[in-house]
Amino acid sequence: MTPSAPLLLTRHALPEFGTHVLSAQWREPRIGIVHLGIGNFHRAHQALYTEEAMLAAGGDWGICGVTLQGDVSKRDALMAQQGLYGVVERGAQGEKVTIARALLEVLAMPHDHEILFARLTDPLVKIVSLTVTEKGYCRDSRTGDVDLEDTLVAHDLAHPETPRSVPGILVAALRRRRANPFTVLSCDNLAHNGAALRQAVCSFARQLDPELGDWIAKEVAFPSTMVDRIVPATTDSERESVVRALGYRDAAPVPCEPFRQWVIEDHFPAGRPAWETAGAQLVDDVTPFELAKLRMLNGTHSTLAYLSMLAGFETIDAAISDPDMHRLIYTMMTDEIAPTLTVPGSLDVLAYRDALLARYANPALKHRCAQIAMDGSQKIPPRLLGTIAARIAQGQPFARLALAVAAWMMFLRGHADDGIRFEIKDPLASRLQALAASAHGEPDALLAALLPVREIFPAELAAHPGLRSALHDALQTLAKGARGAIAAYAG
Ligand code: CS2
Repeated sequence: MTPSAPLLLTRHALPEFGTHVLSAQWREPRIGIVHLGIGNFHRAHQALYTEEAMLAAGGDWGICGVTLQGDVSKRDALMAQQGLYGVVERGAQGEKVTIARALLEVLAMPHDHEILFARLTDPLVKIVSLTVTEKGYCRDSRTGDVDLEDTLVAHDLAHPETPRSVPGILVAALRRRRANPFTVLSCDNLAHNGAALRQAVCSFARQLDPELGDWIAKEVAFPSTMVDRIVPATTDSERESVVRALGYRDAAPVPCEPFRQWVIEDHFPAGRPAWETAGAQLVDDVTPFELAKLRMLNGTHSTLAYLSMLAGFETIDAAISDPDMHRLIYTMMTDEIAPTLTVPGSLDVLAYRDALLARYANPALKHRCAQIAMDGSQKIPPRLLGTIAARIAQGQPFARLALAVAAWMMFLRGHADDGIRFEIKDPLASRLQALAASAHGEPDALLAALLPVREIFPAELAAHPGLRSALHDALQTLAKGARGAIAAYAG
């Protein structure tokens, strides 16, 4: 006889989960948060902080998660297990599986438009939070306003009642919440993410109704946050972990590292969960934390990703265990990134560097470089170019930062040094690939093709002779092979 297949996770079975839930006590809350972008990151980060805050201090902060890409299979998988899923934390101490309970409902846009707007107009919903990645903001990177050429934005301006874009959805909802607006909480890796979202949303609203735009700018809170946890994509290995730990089947578990951090600007006029009870830092100004994380973590993550795509390291732990790569990233953080940061007294930047290197070395996480390499056109400016501009302003060298940007340029050719081809996933993929291909591997031609892309390189920076020559040197070294370049720049 074949053993019967394990049952799917359900809320009735919660009492059986023992130490695999945060606490045996649990009262089903009502929905108080709508989260746009219900990817792995949110489910391993904010959703857990929120569950812990409810366990410690109560409140109706159940989460309605929304996938914006019409991903009905994700919605259906999570709804079939009543919003439950396993968080599989992997570190040096082994593996810990926790069943998360704060997610109560999952919607897929545009299919669930009516239910979404019922939630967004429900006065019990006090926060709309987002992890939609950089491109979800539909910003014109040159001005910070909403990008009027974006197809979703154009659709939403023509059909404001059935929006598809993030600014369109928020404006349609806020227009109906003038008596009691919700707080909008960006949790993406953008500098000044609250202010960046406010500008995109208000500029969209002004296109429809200037007075509405002014009201949003004045009355709606957009606190900034710094979020941090390394959360790779799901593989079968996490599904197996949940069955092993609980004997239940989970179609949508999330892997993550043990570390997590959340720094939040404390500006929630409509109220918020007691996230501080779960270890979140509520502060007046998030900027120094955001910049430290974006430049130290995300900047070196992207550096590791592009160099690894060329050199053939598949995961971050494999890349950082190469002694030259380790030295390169260590020196880049110490000599080129840390001196650009003004850090709060509570942050020891060199200890932060060491902690990051240890996190990257986590062998259990298997964070794929290809995942981090996605969307370079959106990630390069906040992660690397701001740091380069700061170095230029200080009159200091930035060879390793330039190497990272050069590695991204070489990556756009779509193949590793050994000739193995990979796909470029980026909103500007076809244009960037065509530009990179037109250069036929010539450093000067590559720079001439890519530096004028204004969505990425601001004119003043692109014209800086120091940047051009550092990129040129890096491209020439990379052309002889990324492994050699990593050794040459390790310092
Ligand atoms: C990564 C981030 O995928 C990426 O681009 O750099 O998602 C990173 O893992 C998180 O920001 C860590 O908090």
